[in-house]
Amino acid sequence: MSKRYDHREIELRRQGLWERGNAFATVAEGGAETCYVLEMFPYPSGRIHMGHVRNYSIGDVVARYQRMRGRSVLHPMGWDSFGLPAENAAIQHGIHPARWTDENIARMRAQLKRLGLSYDWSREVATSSPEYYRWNQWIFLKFLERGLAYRKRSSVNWCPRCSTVLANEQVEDGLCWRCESAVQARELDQWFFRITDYADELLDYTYRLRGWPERVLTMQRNWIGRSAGAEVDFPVEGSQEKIRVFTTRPDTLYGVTFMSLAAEHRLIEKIAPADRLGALREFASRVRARAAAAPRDAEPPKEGVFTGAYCINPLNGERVPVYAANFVVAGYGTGAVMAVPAHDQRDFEFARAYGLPVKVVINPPGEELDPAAMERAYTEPGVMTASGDFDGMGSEEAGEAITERLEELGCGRRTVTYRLRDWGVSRQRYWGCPIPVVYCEDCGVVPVPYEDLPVVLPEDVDFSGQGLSPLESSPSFVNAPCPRCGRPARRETDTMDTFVDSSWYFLRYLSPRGENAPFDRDEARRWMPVDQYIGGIEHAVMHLLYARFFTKALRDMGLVDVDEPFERLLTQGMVCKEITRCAEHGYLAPEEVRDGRCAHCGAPVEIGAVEKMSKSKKNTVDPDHIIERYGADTTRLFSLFAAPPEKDLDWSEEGVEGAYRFIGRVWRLVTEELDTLASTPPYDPAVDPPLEGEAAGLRRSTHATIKKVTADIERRFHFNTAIAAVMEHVNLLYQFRAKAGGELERKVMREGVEAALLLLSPFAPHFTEELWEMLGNRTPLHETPWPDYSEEALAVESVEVVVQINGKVRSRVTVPAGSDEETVRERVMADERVRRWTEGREVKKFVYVPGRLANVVVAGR
Ligand code: ANZ
Ligand code: ZN
Repeated sequence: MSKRYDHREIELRRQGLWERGNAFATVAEGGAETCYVLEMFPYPSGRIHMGHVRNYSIGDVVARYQRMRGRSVLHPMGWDSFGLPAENAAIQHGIHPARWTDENIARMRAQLKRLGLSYDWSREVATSSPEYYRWNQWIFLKFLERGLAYRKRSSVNWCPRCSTVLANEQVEDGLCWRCESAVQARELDQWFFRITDYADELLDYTYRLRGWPERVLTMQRNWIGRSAGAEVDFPVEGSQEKIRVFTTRPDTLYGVTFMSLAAEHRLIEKIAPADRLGALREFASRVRARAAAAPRDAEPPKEGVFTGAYCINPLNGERVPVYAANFVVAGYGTGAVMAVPAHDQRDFEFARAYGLPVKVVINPPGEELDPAAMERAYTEPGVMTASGDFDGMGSEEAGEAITERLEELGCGRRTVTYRLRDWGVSRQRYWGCPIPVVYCEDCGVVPVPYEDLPVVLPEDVDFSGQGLSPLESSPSFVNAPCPRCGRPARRETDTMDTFVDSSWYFLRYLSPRGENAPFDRDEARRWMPVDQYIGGIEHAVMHLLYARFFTKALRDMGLVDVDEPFERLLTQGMVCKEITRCAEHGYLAPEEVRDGRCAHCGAPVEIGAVEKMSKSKKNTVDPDHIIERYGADTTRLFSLFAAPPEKDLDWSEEGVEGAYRFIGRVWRLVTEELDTLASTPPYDPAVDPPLEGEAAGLRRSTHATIKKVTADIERRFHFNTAIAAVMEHVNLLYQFRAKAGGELERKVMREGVEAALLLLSPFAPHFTEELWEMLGNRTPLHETPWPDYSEEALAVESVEVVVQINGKVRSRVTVPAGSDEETVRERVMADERVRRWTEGREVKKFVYVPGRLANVVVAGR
């Protein structure tokens, strides 16, 4: 009698058994090869979404597969639990951030457990717990000791109406998220991490991270933005000051016709005549206001103001007018640009707009440019002209020669500039890790002693959302004795950027309850680097770069041995679904649609493009509903089958139903003939006779499927094609079952069924484990080794050969693939139907078209 597939009952029971049996506890046995599988931990926003389901299902396939391969697997999960939403909830609804966060974690943990993900839950960490952030503070102090943390004045977003600092996320189009006042810039002393010390190494290693997507590496390289060039000093006429520029094109030095300074360049005040300062200051504040309001990619038209000052080109002594210009970035290079309109497009546009001269110093080979007729800058290499001793040289060679000349004259040098800035980590927020320093009037900046850590967040905080930082409203927190002299002092009230928390959490998982160090060095030696990291492309730059920086800094402190934290990285695509809109009421959720009409106004709805699932577009699907209705196995299987992991996945209810039907099909395949299957051992080539015909064909499919699924998981993460291969194999099992009668066939059937369950188990672990047990297997499926395929079984592929006799199809015979003509002829002539047509007649001709056709010509009767 066949048992009904009750996904809910099976999944809850299996999950209970796994939990009670500690099935996925990390076992670091002596010999086994280790494998650290990690998915980016979530922010506890309240509920998991389909993106999480996808990310964690992918990771779980890797973890379960590697365990079955005999590796000792570490697969942890935790919470990136500091952050703004918790604090916004406190401001808006008066719930304490800690309570809000804990409740969310509890809910999301239950959801993850309901998916049957094979985590070692004993290693769970939450970055908002003092046991965790104590070590953030410890690392901060180590950075401070080594000069990797320092203080600098820098601007923050200030809302004058709410009188509070706003995070970048709280500024929308230059306006405060709550009161919509225009946001202002305000200068504060803030903490920075010196990530730029590692710029070169971070860049170099992007060429060694073979297991990372090229796209991510390119994004990191662009973010670091290394530029090799030269610095050149231009003395200011009638002054002791020099303007230092950074250029990547020293070959164009003779073509400089003006100088552009960033609007807030410090020299402007010193070199401009007094009567021009008013206009220059006004220009600077206009540029600053525009920068705060404008989206980053919209480039404003090029504008500038003459400073009234001139500087001198150090190579040819020419007088060069100095401008303040809006397109020069204050924080890049030296904030000053030697302008060469003939060879730089921005300078060209500026020169044309302000009537400044254009001087050609590089000609295209065999051509002569006319500055008056040029419509755009010539930016390619070429032949030097109007450049003194360097005329006639190739421009690339001249760049080197000019740099050398500058070095000899002492007015320039080779240099490298980065786009990467030091990492500002101060946040004027409550729900973050307190920065462990105290300010004393006598002793200055005093680090909190290590033995006094953690500096714990106070409870008596006012969440009205006012002031420089919420922590300022807690006197018990702010007032602290100076650790050095004991006199009353003030505690730092800023907290750390939450990216600090996630820059080393993968190390904390190694010894999550350790009380003597952020992590255990021996454990780090055993497990690091992470073998497979999986997460969203949105973290391609910041999180991944910061985690790489931390690893290198910790290495230089002697705490870890590795240079890089993540050996292989997979960035999964987004989960998308079509949007539904009403012309009047905008995006509609499914419950706002009735019979194809808007439930609010009755107008027909438009079904729009497929877009990333998001609450604002109302096209999300709640994983809980899908799990409730179809089960975790179906939910996982669908999200793995519908697209390769790195591609976007289009949600479809039919797809989910397809996955559900497939599971039902496997379920029936086993349960409908459970008695026979359970009482038959799998085929064993060592004792059982060799196979022929369809039995050999089925066994071949079994082993070909093992081979394909293994390769797809191992090398390419092509889980969708792996699952498709098992589906095909299951089809074959059905066909074979209809005909299988004998003992040998049943054995081959059992082998084929078991392989299907083993291969499916990383994707859909519950029902496969259930069927596995029903077949009478004693070892739980998740502890059973991954199957190996047999080359021998693959070799006996059989092909069907059509047999024609005197031009008419009379029969078909099955022969092992690759059989020679002799073998095929024997097999054909022995076939019963062929015998009927050939008995007693002379075979005049036998032609074999390999793998297809045998043509027999016999003499007439
Ligand atoms: C003269 C020159 C001539 C330049 C030429 C280019 C072409 P990357 O490659 O991005 O590093 N520059 C330097 N500092 C700048 C700043 N703070 N804001 C805006 N532009 C700046 O770009 C380096 C080039 O960008 C430099 O080389 C400089 O212009 C400009 F035919 O110097 B160049
Ligand atoms: Zn003091």
